[in-house]
Amino acid sequence: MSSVNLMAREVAAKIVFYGPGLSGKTTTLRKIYETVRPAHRGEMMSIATEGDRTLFFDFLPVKVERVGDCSVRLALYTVPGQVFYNATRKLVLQGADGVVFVADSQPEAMDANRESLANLEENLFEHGIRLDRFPLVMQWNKRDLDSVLPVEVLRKELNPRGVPEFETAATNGRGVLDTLKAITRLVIKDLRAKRIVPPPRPTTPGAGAQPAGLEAQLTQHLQNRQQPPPGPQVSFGGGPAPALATAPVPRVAPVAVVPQPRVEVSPVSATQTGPKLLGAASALASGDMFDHARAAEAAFMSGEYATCVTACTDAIRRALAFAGEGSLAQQAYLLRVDGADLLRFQGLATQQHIRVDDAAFALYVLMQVFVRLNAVGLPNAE
Ligand SMILES: Nc1nc2c(ncn2[C@@H]2O[C@H](COP(=O)(O)OP(=O)(O)OP(=O)(O)O)[C@@H](O)[C@H]2O)c(=O)[nH]1
Ligand SMILES: [Mg+2]
Repeated sequence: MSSVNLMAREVAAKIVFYGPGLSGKTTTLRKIYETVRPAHRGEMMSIATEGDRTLFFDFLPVKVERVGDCSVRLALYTVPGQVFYNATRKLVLQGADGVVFVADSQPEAMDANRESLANLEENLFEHGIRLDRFPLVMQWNKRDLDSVLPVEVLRKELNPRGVPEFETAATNGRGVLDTLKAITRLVIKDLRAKRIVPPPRPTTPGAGAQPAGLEAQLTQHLQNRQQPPPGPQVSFGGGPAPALATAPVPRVAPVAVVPQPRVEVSPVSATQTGPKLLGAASALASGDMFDHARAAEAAFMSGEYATCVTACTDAIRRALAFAGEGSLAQQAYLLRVDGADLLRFQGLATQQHIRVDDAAFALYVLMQVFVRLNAVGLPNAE
């Protein structure tokens, strides 16, 4: 769902962390949240079951101020890895500009890794995208455990195309930012090739020296200098990294039925003591949209899902009105909000019983509208 505001030279891109259940997608996003300077990210939103399994998605907005002469806003999402949530995975994948495949390096997870990669390929194909031409980075996760497969085996099985790959330990952060930088680089390159992102402006003689390269600029803007460095450097294909003393992760046996979840939306922080009130939608909202987003999030958090959908409907109508007079469909078209999502969202109005995932979906559509408004700079015209 890339978009470019040419005046501000601002690019918005969507990156999805994909992979089998329990491979470490949510942990990766949390680590990014902890590592990136607060000024460069919003709140993280997680919708999970009691056992911390992702039910719908995790979302984290990140802003990189300058990449070349563009600002980049990244919308980072994770999918739920459990096999029975495929409809949700497909939905979250919609409009993605790049994917990080988070593989679990343990031998017993290989079947699940393979299945998940095949599932990614299939779901992208349904969106008209071929995986072998799509920005993709492999994240070999849980390298801190003793019994992990050699990288060569993972590569042979899961990365025959030879896309960039990183050994990571999401729990301690090792390699996580390197992975994010690599996918950002690939996405920008891809958007430049498709001419969605303008080529860099030639530098004016006498202007201040540009920081060296995209890598350096991403590092400079992402790294939280108050935090200790995330760990040793990533090695590329140099055999398994030295194991750190960490308890092995118990693998939960797959369950045949969808559990009835206790769901929370929680901004996540390592140092946080209680839930913060600001959710992802209100973090993206501007002007008087803020109160509406807050109302929708508050209703969600207190389990009033129908109220949440009503609040989102109200907020979306007001937000789309920034695109000018006309029907909702015309306004959505002008803002390039996904039509299928909007139709499904409108269908909620006639639905008798609003469930948790309906409310989460309404918040998702609201966030999408805010991201689009921000990308075209419309709320500033208020
Ligand atoms: N040792 C170790 N444990 C990890 C690592 N990454 C994640 N874990 C653990 O693995 C378990 C699952 O992690 P999650 O991040 O919730 O996995 P997920 O991929 O989001 O799972 P779903 O939401 O079900 O798809 C948790 O207990 C994490 O602490 C890692 O690099 N090393
Ligand atoms: Mg998860």
